[in-house]
Amino acid sequence: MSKPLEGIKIIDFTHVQAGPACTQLLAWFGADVIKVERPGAGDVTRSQLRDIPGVDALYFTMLNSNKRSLTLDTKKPEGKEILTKLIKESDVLVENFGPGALDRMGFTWEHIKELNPGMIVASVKGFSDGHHYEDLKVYENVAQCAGGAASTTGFDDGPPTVSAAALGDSNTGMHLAIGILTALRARDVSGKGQKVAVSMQDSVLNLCRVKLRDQQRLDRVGYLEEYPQYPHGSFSDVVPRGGNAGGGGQPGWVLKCKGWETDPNAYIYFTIQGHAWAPICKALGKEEWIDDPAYMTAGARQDKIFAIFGTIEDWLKDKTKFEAVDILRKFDIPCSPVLSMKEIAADPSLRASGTIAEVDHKERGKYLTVGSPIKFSDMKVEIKGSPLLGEHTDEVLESLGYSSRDIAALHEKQVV
Ligand code: CAO
Repeated sequence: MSKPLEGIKIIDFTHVQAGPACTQLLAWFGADVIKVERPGAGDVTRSQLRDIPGVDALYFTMLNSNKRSLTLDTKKPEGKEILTKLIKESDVLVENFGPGALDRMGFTWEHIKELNPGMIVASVKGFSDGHHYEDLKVYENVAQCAGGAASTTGFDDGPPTVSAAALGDSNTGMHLAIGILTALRARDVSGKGQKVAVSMQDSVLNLCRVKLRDQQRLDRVGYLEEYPQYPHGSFSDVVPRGGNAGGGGQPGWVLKCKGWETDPNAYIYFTIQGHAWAPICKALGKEEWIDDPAYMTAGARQDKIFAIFGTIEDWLKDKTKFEAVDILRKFDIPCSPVLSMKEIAADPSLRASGTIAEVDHKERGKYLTVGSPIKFSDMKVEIKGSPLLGEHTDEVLESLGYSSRDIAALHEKQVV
């Protein structure tokens, strides 16, 4: 089956997580992604957090599937020559080096545009061009702090907290992928490439827009009724950390289930959707609350919302999180067990949909990875193992017209 991005050639100058997550997605959808890595070392994640000595770490294998690997020292003249040839015949160059690194290498946007006017150059940086922090190097948690996620995550009596979700890294990569596809579509019409830039701060903020909404509401009215601080606590002039409160109009909280004393994940998330009040009361056996003026509207429930959650926890005492959800789903109540990574890894539905994929690697053997969260009716996304360092160097050089003698000389000089 042909893939929609077949025929799109991508020079993948990315490393760590933000850039590789983007190019991996494009490789899944059929692009020929050539990962360019420094000879001898490669992407730092090949050796970070290794679980098997001498074998590419899961950090690398889970972000670089379906790609080819070319080793190339782009600081040596012969390396620059090879990169120049590659640029002339590629569609996209993706990079997430520290600020200015590509320019210092001699590959400014102006130069790349001259070499190939159809080229799309896509970059991830910590902060956007012209930002007063544009010179900073940035990792995940730095971005979460700069993008508003950390100040609004956690509990009121604790410090700013980062999320386990890669809001700065993989999320920025997904934004970049959308930018690249948009630029490819624009090129179909105009024939011209362009520069696409995404900053990690901006991408985190894009996911935190409801918190900017809340800042403006707070400025106007002085309180936020869906936060646990309302109505019994107090607000300052900044959006507080809301704990596990629901972010929209539906109050919700993480509630204890049977076994919470020993199992750190014996919890469910429970949502009190306004129009589901009657089913909630029926599920809990509290039919008397349905028409009680002290409970029947969201406004009436607000000042005793934690007492209501307490009643629900009472009901949950003798039910596991799975038993509870099996009951609540019959009443159409939005809820979920809090799933551990162990449970997710074994989840038969996630296996069946390909969201958790078992992949083969030449040296590691089988391992689990997260497959495409995007499903298509006309394409099955196949996840292949990640390449070994330099696995495709010779075949890429041959395709650029280098003879086997030239290739041997390039190896000898450690250009590749
Ligand atoms: N051949 C020769 N040189 C190479 C090369 C190659 N194939 N690939 C990279 N290099 C060089 C770069 O040219 C750069 O050289 P100079 O600094 O001398 O110009 C050098 O390697 C280091 O690059 P770097 O600044 O990207 O690497 P770092 O480890 O110091 O920083 C990071 C890492 C992630 C903090 C930085 O790249 C960054 O801020 N990137 C942008 C934001 C980002 O994507 N962060 C997410 C990372 S995922 O958590």
